[in-house]
Amino acid sequence: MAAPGENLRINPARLWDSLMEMAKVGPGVAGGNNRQTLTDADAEGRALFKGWCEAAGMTMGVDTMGNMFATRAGTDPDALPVYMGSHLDTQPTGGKYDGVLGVLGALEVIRTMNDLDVKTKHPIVVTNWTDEEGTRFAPAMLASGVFAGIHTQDWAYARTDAEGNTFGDELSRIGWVGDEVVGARKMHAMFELHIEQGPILEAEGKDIGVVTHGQGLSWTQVTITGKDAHTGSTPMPMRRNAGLGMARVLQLVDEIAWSHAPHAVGAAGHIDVYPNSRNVIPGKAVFTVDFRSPDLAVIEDMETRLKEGAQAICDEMGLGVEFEKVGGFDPVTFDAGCVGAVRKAAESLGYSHRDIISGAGHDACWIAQVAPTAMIMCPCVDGLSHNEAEEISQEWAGAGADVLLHAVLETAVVVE
Ligand code: HGY
Ligand code: MN
Ligand code: MN
Repeated sequence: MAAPGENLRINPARLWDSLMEMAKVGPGVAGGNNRQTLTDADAEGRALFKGWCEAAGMTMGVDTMGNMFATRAGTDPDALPVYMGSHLDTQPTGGKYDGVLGVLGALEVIRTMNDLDVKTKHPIVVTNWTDEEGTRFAPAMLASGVFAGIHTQDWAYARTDAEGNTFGDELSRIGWVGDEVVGARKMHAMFELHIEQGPILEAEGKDIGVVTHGQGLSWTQVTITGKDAHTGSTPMPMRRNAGLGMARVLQLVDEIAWSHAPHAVGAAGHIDVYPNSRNVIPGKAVFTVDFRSPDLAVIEDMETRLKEGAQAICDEMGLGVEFEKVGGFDPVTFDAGCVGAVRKAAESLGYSHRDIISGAGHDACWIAQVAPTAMIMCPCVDGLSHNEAEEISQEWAGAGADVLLHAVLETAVVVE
C-alpha cells in the first residue's frame, strides 16, 4: 500500500454519485432538500447511509440520541478511534451539501481505504449526528450537545416541534433509539468536513479552509404581547400592536449587529405573529434573535443591548416582553494538533488553502469540548447555504475529502 503521499486520493465521481443519491431522499421544492430531523425522510436517509456503511464493511452503532457510528476496525482494538462525520438532517429549504458532504465524504474516505487496503492502528468511525440544524427541535447541534454533556438527554427528549411532538417520541417513532449510552464513546480525535456556507474561499480562489475557530452563537427567543383588536375600527392611539413592536426590535437587532461590524452578525429567522389574521392587530409576536461573533464579549454586549432596548421599546408602546435563551455556545478554538494535520494535508496535496473562522455552528463545536477536533471547509457557490440553490463543484468536494483522508490517516497512523 502506498504511503499516504500526495498520490493517495479519494474517488470524486463515486463521492458525487453518493451525494446525488442522498439528495433524492427528502427532496425540496426547488432542487434542494427538506430532510428535517426525525421525519420519515430522515429515517429513509439514515437507512440508505447504514446500508452503504455495512457494504463498506463497517459495523453500525447507535446511541440513545440516534447518533450513528459506523466503525472500521484498526489493528489495535484498544486504541481510541478517530472519528469523522457531520449531519444528514437539513433545513426545510436546505441544500444538498450542508452536513451531507461531511458524512458522505467520510464514507468515501473509508471506501478509498478499502480499495487500497489501507490499515490503521486506530479504528476509524464515520458519524451522523442527529438534529444538527435545530430547526424542528431547537437548539442547533442538539444531539452532539448531549453527547458532549452540554444538555441532559431528558431535556433534549422533551424538546418540542411546532406541532407539539417531542424529540423523544419522534426518535422512537422512526425507530432510531439506539442502545448505546450517549457520550460513553471516547475519541482519539474528530474531524468534520463541511461547506463554508460563506463567500470567503470562493472569492479568494482557495480550495480548502483550515478552520482554526468557530464563532460563538446566541439564540434569544423574544415574546412580545399586546392586544388583538380590529385593524379597521380600532383608533391608532388605542392600539397595542405586538407586530409593530417586533418590527422596531428587529430594526434594533440590525443596528446592534452593525455596531460591531465587520465580525458580528444578527438577524431573526424564526418569526411568528398571532393570530396572523389579515384584519386583526397582532396581540402576540414570538421570534428568535440569532447573534454571532468570534468574540464572547461582543456576544454578551449584543444580548444585553437587545434586552435593554427591547424593554424600552415595549414600555414606550405599552407592550409586554419576555426573553428566553434557547440556544448558544461560546466561540470555539479547535485543537492545534488536528488543525495542523488539516493544514499539512492540504499542503501535501497541493491544494490552495487559508485559515478561516467558521461563521456557522457545527457538531464539531460541541465535540471540541470532549476530544481534539478540527474542521475542513470547501467553498460553496456565491457563499450561499440554507437555501435550496446551495451548490458546490465536484472538484471542491473531492479536494475536501482528499484533505479529510490525509488528516485522518495521519492521525489514525497507517500500519504497513
Ligand atoms: O445554525 C447554524 O449555524 C448551523 O447551520 N446549524
Ligand atoms: Mn451544517
Ligand atoms: Mn445548516
